[in-house]
Amino acid sequence: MSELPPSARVPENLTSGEVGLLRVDHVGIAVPDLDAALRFYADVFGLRCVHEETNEEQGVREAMLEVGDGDGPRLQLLAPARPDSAIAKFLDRSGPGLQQLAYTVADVEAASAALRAHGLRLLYDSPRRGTAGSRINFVHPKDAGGVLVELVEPAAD
Ligand code: V0V
Repeated sequence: MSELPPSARVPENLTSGEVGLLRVDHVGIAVPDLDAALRFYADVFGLRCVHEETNEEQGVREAMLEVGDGDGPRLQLLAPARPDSAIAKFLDRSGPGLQQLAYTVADVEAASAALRAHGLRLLYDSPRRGTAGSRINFVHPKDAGGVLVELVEPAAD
């Protein structure tokens, strides 16, 4: 739907440590109703939706919102697309709220391998499709201080 902002493009030679986290990509918030949440964030916080899609594999309807000049991390609203999805389970157990913290990486397989070498459990053996054609994987929250950490390798263009 929209081009990636300059902050989401991966510069060369920019890494912090062997895992290669480049920046905070987005913060994910679980919501029961995407349209109602979009209205709330637009009307109250003045945030603009720049991308929306349904990810069938993840069972989620999601929207990306830009903050300020759009150069920093985005807000991702996540609503369940079916009752057996991760977001539906999260809402049932914890209610609406912060569900994940996502970092941009240049190479999701390399980042996952480095985290596995530290003994952390990655949820998928190989990356899956994320927002806007990105490749994603997750660290189990129990291995990351109670935070569901997502790794996002943006689509090439
Ligand atoms: C569960 N737990 C969490 C958590 N979800 N803790 C912090 N943050 C979360 N989001 C805790 C939960 O309270 C339990 O703690 C424990 O983990 C349960 O672990 P489990 O039985 O292994 O797992 P489940 O069945 O609760 O599932 C949790 C996981 C699941 C993380 C495995 O949500 C998952 O597969 N997530 C990855 C996919 C995902 O989140 N998709 C939606 C976004 P106690 O009670 O044992 O202490 S899709 C997306 O982000 C996209 C498309 C994108 O960005 O591009």
